[in-house]
Amino acid sequence: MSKPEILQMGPYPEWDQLPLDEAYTVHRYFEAADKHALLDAAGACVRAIATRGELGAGAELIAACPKLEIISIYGVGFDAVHLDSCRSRGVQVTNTPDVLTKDVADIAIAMMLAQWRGVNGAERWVRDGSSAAKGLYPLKTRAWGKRAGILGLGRIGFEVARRLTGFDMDIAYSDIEAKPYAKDWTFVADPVALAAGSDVLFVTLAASAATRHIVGPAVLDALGPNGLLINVSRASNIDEAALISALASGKLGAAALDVFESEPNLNPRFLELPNVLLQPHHASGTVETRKAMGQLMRDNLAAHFAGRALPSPVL
Ligand code: 8YV
Repeated sequence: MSKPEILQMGPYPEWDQLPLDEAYTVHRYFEAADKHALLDAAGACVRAIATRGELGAGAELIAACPKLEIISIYGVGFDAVHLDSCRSRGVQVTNTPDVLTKDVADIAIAMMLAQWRGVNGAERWVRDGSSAAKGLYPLKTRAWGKRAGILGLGRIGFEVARRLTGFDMDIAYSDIEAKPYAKDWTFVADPVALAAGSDVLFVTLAASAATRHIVGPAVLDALGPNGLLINVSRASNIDEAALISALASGKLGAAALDVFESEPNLNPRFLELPNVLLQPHHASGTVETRKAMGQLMRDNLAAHFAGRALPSPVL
């Protein structure tokens, strides 16, 4: 029997690539020098798209695959997939929730500690000889006991908040509504009010058209010159131009970012700012979690082609 044809949008580790190549005829979109030629040649036969959270599949790509049945995302975010096209065509969409939640929460905490305690600068201080030549490293900011705001108390926001309880913090959150599972934490409906009452603001919102630039000048001003902004969600949740100017002017104290508007490239102005910690969109990037994500991405494809229920459907 011939293998189903799939379109692969980005690279995967070998432990996913080998089984994918075994089970499917794989067209590697990311390797094609001429993407249009690839779609002209293979689009008509493609029954599945395997993508990644940040790469997705736009309306044009979906339209170029008339026999498309399923899009399997390696990632929890599905903002980069054109869901309306999928709905209207009856294309199924799956993602990889849960398996990455705790890793993303871990790195959010690491970013907070790195910024407040100056971990990266302290390492440079030792390596460049400043420790021996200049003596004590400049004093930094205490983390425990501070006020934390969580913008978006979904799976990842919940795990961030749970970790912060170990730091004796006052925890508040914004979401569409108060969450029954967050009794010990304060619900603040308005993100500006949340920021005004926070020393650190974690952005852990699923991105959508409705949340675009939810962190804009008003939230940044409210967080203020001593505030720290941490984004492990999507760049679109933040008005990046406003963030850069708030960091440059000192209206916002500091930021730590795992995602950028034009990633993997980033606005070069970020590189000039000493008060921002830059990370390469690797919040889910542990061997254990990436293996689990790959397995779930492949399990969804396998279930679809075997006619079984999908393990983690979005649509
Ligand atoms: C990426 C992500 O999928 O979960 C998401 O939505 O963006 C990430 O986990 C990961 O970087 C692999 O590309």
